[in-house]
Amino acid sequence: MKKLLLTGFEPFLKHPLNPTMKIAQELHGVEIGNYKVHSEILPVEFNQTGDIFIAHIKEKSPDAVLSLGLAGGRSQITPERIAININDGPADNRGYQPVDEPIIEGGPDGYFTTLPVRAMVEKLNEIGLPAKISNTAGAYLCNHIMYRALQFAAEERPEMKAGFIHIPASHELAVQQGGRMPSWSHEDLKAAVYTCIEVLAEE
Ligand code: PCA
Repeated sequence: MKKLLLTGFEPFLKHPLNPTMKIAQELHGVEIGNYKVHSEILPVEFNQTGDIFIAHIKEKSPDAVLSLGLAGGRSQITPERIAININDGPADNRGYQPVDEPIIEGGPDGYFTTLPVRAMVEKLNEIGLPAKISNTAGAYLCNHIMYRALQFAAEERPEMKAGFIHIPASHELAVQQGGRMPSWSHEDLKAAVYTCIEVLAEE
């Protein structure tokens, strides 16, 4: 059986909860196709998260890494195509706010995902779950960990697949935000992530 490291994030900015946390926790230990899922929840801190994440990868030696993040305001499941070498955005959960910093000094400008994002999107649409490939993961923590995983894979684990999926808000989060963002049921969000892992397993 192959190993999948699945990550979710803690709440951040104005969001009192992060739907990726519950999804990752509920899929922990589950077998999907030929993958067994191991889940971890990551903090939203520029100076800690990448190293914590790489330590999990080194400890678990997964065959693939799939990271999840909330993209509040998006209405579709959006597997990310590319990660870029930039930290920039609002203050993180520790109050640190980077401006135009490289993630890795002298590192490549970007890395393309090694997950089957086209097949994931096609499958999701086929089963009636709206999805499209996203060409920007932003420059915040989600982009940061996607870049770190792909950089680590390129340097040290060429066989390890890695990538990132942004998901919309859950209804629970949208209600707490006064209903001002598009939202999905937790069950549909989880089914979408499950389906993406199935597609990965079928590759
Ligand atoms: N989304 C943020 C960071 C944590 C999360 O769930 C992002 O899109 O960068």
